[in-house]
Amino acid sequence: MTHALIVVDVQNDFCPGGALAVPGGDEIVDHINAMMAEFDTVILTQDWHPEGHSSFASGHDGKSPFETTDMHYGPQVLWPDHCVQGTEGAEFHPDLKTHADLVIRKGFRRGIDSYSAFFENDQKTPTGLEGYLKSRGITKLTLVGLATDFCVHFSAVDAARLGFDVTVRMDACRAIDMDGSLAAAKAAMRDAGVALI
Ligand code: VGL
Ligand code: ZN
Repeated sequence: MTHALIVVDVQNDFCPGGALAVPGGDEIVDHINAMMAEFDTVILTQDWHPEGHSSFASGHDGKSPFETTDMHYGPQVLWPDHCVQGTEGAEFHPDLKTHADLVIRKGFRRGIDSYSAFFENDQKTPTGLEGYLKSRGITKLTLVGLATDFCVHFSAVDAARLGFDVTVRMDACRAIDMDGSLAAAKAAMRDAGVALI
């Protein structure tokens, strides 16, 4: 069985001092670095938005960050501007080991957000990661990173739905946790058959 580690969005903007800082986001970096040696394949994901991305509250009149709006593909939380392509905020945390097999960027289409590493938020536009993993014979995935309740959650649920054997190492994740989103994410991951350890 080929087992891959997927390191989700360990980027400056999701760490303390960043535009969309996840509490304790930087605390998991050393732990993730140490885990990398246990896996056949390491994949990093990188949130990678163009300026003026539709998930940014700054482009929606009268809306503030962390409010929700209706997009053509359903409800979407609006965020502070973050992970803009080519900015320091979009870079990986400087201590993260980046000698990965693959870096998959997501959220690069202006009109659609992408929490999951597998599908954009319309839940049907593929990123290509499924094909990469399956064509390399990878059947087992462990997910770590930021944020537990958004990108880790949606990536884990999609991976389970696609037939992968999925584990989330909660000790190597940190959450945004707004309006009960962490509890809801844990329940959704468990319902999808994801192992939370
Ligand atoms: C994320 C909100 C917006 C994440 C990305 O990585 O969890 N959350 N963009
Ligand atoms: Zn984003």
